[in-house]
Amino acid sequence: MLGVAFSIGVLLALAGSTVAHNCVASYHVVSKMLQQLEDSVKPGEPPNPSVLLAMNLAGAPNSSVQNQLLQEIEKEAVKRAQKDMTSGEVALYVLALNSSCKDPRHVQAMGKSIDLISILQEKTDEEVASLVMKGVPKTTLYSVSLDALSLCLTKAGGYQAPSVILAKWVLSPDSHLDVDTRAVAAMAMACAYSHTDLRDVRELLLKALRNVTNGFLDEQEKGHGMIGNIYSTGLALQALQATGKFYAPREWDCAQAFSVVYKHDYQLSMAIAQVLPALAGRSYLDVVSPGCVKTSMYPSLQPSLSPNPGTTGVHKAPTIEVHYSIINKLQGKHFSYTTSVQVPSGSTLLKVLQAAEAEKPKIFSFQTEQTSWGPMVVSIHGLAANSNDRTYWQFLSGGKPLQEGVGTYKPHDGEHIEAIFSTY
Ligand code: B12
Repeated sequence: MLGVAFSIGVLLALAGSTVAHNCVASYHVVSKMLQQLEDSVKPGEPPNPSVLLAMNLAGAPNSSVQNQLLQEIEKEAVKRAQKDMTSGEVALYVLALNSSCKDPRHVQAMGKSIDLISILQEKTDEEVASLVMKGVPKTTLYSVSLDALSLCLTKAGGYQAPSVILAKWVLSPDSHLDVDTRAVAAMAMACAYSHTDLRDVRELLLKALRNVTNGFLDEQEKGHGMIGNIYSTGLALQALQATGKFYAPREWDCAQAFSVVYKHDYQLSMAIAQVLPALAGRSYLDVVSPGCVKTSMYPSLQPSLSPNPGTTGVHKAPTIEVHYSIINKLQGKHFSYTTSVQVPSGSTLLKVLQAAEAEKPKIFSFQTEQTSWGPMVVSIHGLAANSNDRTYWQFLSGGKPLQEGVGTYKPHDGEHIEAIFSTY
C-alpha cells in the first residue's frame, strides 16, 4: 500500500472516505490504484507510457519502479518510434516523458538521441493528409486527438489543423464518435482554444467544446453517472475536469460520476491509467511543458511496507458450456462455423477460443497480439485484421458488441459468442 506522507489537512478531509470532495477522490482510492499501477510494471514486458503518465498526474512519489519504467520508455522510443510506432503511440510517449520532466526533443538511450517531437509532427501530418485525401485518418481519430493534444501541450507546431478537423467531426451529425475519442478530442481542442488567436478557429473550437461537454453531462444524467461505458467514463471525467469553462454556468455533479467508478473493480492497468488522473482531480491537460505536471492536490504519496495480499487456495470450478461462432461475410471466401465448448466456470473468453482451437484446430485457429489492453485477437481461421483496410475481429454476445476483450471477458453458462470480421 502507498501511504503515510500525507498532509494532515488533506488527510483529515479525505482519509477513510470514498466520497468525492471538489472532484477529487479519497486518498484511499487513489493510493490503491497507484499501487495497482506500480504492481503492473514488470521487467521484460513492453513499457506502457499511459501508466507512467497516470502515476505522475496522480502525484506518485518518485519510486524506483517509476524510474525503471521511464528508462524503458526512453529505450523503447529510441528503438521503435520512427519506424514502428503509430502517431498515437508517439503522442503517448511524448506525454509520458513530459510528465516526468524529460525533454521529448532529446530522448537518449543506448548511445543514441532522437527528437520525438519532430517524429510526432511528421506522423501527425500523415494523419491529416489521409483525412484530407481519403476522409479517414491513417489510424483512428482517437490517435489524432492524442497527437493534437500532445503537440499543443509541448507548444510545438502542427496541432491546429488536426484540432480543426476534430472540431468538424464532433459537430458533424453523422460522425457518431465514441465517448473515448470525444473525450481526448475535447482535451486537445481545449488546449488549442487557449493557444490560438484566430477568431474563426476559436469560434469553431468553442462550439465543438460546448457540444462535447454538454453532451457528456447529458449522458451522465441519463446513465446515472456513467458516460458511455465503464471504460470510457474515466476519459470523459478527465475531459470534464479540464473543461469547466465550456459548460459553465452548468454544474457538474462529479460525485455522481465518481460513485459509478468507485463501484467498479478495475483490474487492467490501462483502464486504471485512464481513470486515475480524473480521480486525482487532474487530466492530461495538466501535463505542462516546461514544468512537468501542474502542482498536485495530493502531496507526494510514499510507499509503505504493507505486504501484497497473498493468493488464496485453488478451488476446482464447475464447467460451463459456451457456444462460439466465427463469421466472415466481408472479404475473400465467406465462412461461418459454430461450435460448443466446455470450460471451467469463471474462465475468460480466451480460454473458450483456446478450447475451440484445441478441439477443431483446422477451423478455430486464431492468433493474438499483446497490447496495452491485453491480448487482441488479430486473426481467426487464417483471416487477419488489417489496419490498411480498417478490418478487425469484433466480438459480440446476443448481437451486442462486448465491452471487454478476450483476456478479460468471462462468458456465462449457455452464452453464445460471435466473432464477426468487421470494419471500423
Ligand atoms: C480505436 C479503438 C479500437 C480499434 C483499433 C484500431 C486501430 N488499428 O487502431 C478497433 C475498432 C479495432 C477496436 C477493437 C476493439 N475494441 Co477498442 N478501442 C479503441 C479506442 C477508441 C482507442 C485505442 C487507441 O487507439 N489507443 C491509442 C493507441 C496509441 O494506443 P495503443 O495501445 O497502440 O492502441 C491499441 C490498443 O488499444 C488496441 N485495442 C483497441 N481496442 C482494443 C480492445 C482490446 C480488448 C484490446 C486487447 C486491444 C485493443 O488497438 C490499438 C491500436 O493497435 C479505445 C478507447 C480507449 N479508452 O483506450 C477502445 C477500447 C480499448 N476498445 C475496447 C473494446 C471493448 C474493443 C473490442 C473488444 C470491441 C469488440 N466488441 O469487439 C475490440 C477488440 C476485439 C479483438 N479483436 O480482440 C474497450 C476495451 C475495454 C476493456 N476493458 O478491455 C475500449 C477501452 C473502448 C471502451 N470504452 O469500451 N478498438
